[in-house]
Order: sequence, then C-alpha cells, then structure tokens
Amino acid sequence: MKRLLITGAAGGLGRVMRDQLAPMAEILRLSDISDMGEARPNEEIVQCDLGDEAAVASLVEGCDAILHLGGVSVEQAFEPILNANIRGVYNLYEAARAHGHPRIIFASSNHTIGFYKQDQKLTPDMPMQPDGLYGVSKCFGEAMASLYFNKFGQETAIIRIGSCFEEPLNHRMLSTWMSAADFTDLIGRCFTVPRLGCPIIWGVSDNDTVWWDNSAARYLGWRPKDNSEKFRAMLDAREAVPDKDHPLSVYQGGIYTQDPIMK
Ligand code: NAI
Ligand code: 15L
Repeated sequence: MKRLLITGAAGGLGRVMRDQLAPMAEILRLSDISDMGEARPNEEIVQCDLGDEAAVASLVEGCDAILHLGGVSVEQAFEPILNANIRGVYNLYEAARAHGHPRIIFASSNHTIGFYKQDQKLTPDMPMQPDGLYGVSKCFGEAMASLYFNKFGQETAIIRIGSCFEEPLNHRMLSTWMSAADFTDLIGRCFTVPRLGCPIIWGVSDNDTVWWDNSAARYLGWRPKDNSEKFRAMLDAREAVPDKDHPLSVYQGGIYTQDPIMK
C-alpha cells in the first residue's frame, strides 16, 4: 500500500509496529500525542491529540489503511478516556468516512469481556462484560466499527488483544499472551485479505491455555505460531501461582476487575 497510518506510534506496540510494518507500505504516517523522535526515510510524523477533530481529519487524509493503536491503554479516570477513546474513535471514523474508507485495524482489548470467568470459553458473539471504564471505551470502539460497517461499508478488523508484550508478565498472561510476531502476521492478513468485513478477532498466540475460540476468523488464514508455555518455568521460578480465589485466577480480565472508578 502507499500510505499506512499508525496511531499510538510512541507507545509500546506502536514502537514495535513502526519497525515491523515498514516493509508493508511506501510511507508510514506515524501519529501520537507524545514525541516520536525524528522521521526516518519513508516516514511522516504527525503529532496530534486524537480528541482534536480537525487534526484527526487531516491526519487520515491520504491514507490507505489505519492501524489504530492510539489512546488510553489501561484503566484511568473518565476524562482522559472520554477524550482519547470515545471522542478520538468518533473522530477517526468520521475522518475515514470523509476520506475514502481506508481499512482500519482497531486495537480493542480483552477488557471488553474481563468479567467472564477463566473457565469459560468465549466466542466473539457472546455479550460484552467489560471490567472497567477502559473496557467500556473499547466496547464503544467496537460498536463504532460495527455501525460504520453496516451504515457505510467501512471495513474494520476488531482485534481484542490479550497481552502483547515481549513475554507474559504473570501467570494469567500465559493464557492471554500474543507475541509481536503473531500480531504482525495478523495485521498483514487483515490488510491484505480481499474481503475483510468487520470481524472480532481474538488477539492471542497459540497458547496451551487460551480461553478464546478464533474459528470464526479462520477465513483470514491467520495461524498464530508462538506459544506462551515456554515462559511457564521462568514465571514459576519468579513468583507463586496466585491463589485460585484471587481475581488474577478467577476473571479473564484479572486485576482490572478490582480497579475502582478513578477520579
Ligand atoms: P501504550 O499506552 O503504550 O500506547 C498508547 C499510545 O497512545 C501512547 O503512546 C499515548 O501517548 C497515545 N495516546 C494516548 N492518548 C492519546 C491522545 N489523546 N491522542 C493521541 N495519542 C494518544 O499502549 P500499548 O500497549 O502500545 O497498546 C496499544 C493499543 O493496543 C492501545 O489502544 C491498547 O488499548 C491496545 N491494547 C494493548 C494491549 C497490550 O497488551 N499491549 C492489550 C489490549 C489492548
Ligand atoms: C490491555 O488492554 C492493556 O492495554 C495492556 O496494558 C494489558 O493490561 C492487557 O490489556 C492485559 O490484559 O494484560
């Protein structure tokens, strides 16, 4: 493709994808509210707030595809969530509608379903059970994707990311972990499949203990290759497995289920 926009480019996943996705487009347009450093060859840097409607409209203009990683990524007070994840997502979809419907990958989260128990196997059609205001904002993003698909034909891959870090940070993440390599491969599939639609995809590697059934997304041809099991011994040596009644062992969203409403 000619121009791929990555929002949230200064963040943890944004920095990884800046490197990984460079071969995928002639130009990477990188955006964040925070500093992203100098533009490399074939990069455009646009620093802006997702809550700024005019700025987001010009950010999206001229892009063929969007990887939307930007926004509040953990539980926070309502105001920052409102600005980045609610108003920001509205601004992004309106900008996409005005500028030729570039395909969008929306970085949703397992916190849309965090109150399901870990002994439940989920399919994407099951009702949302968000575990905080952050999770609720991702439910909003998923609803916007669905609305703009049904009303305008805007295609979005809604990826409910589990835990995408270099390695699982605790025992819960043995179930939720997705490697950067598997995520990169999934992004490639979503941008190149001839008809994407608006699927909900579980963003998780081929772990032994996954809670999520991805069979509805098999048409993408994505087959994750990594498995978190190789980290189990390291985690066991580092910390005790949490008690079976601990929220980290009970709920899919883990400790997020215990967060207060922050002010
Ligand atoms: P991150 O917090 O490291 O990066 C998010 C970026 O968004 C930051 O660089 C931040 O400056 C930017 N941002 C925040 N508010 C903004 C605003 N108003 N305007 C413009 N930019 C703004 O998060 P991470 O881990 O890189 O995650 C990326 C995306 O993936 C997030 O949307 C997150 O919710 C989602 N996700 C990540 C998971 C993970 O395991 N890393 C799991 C589930 C979802
Ligand atoms: C998320 O949605 C967060 O963005 C990330 O920082 C992790 O907390 C992840 O979920 C998780 O549940 O492990």
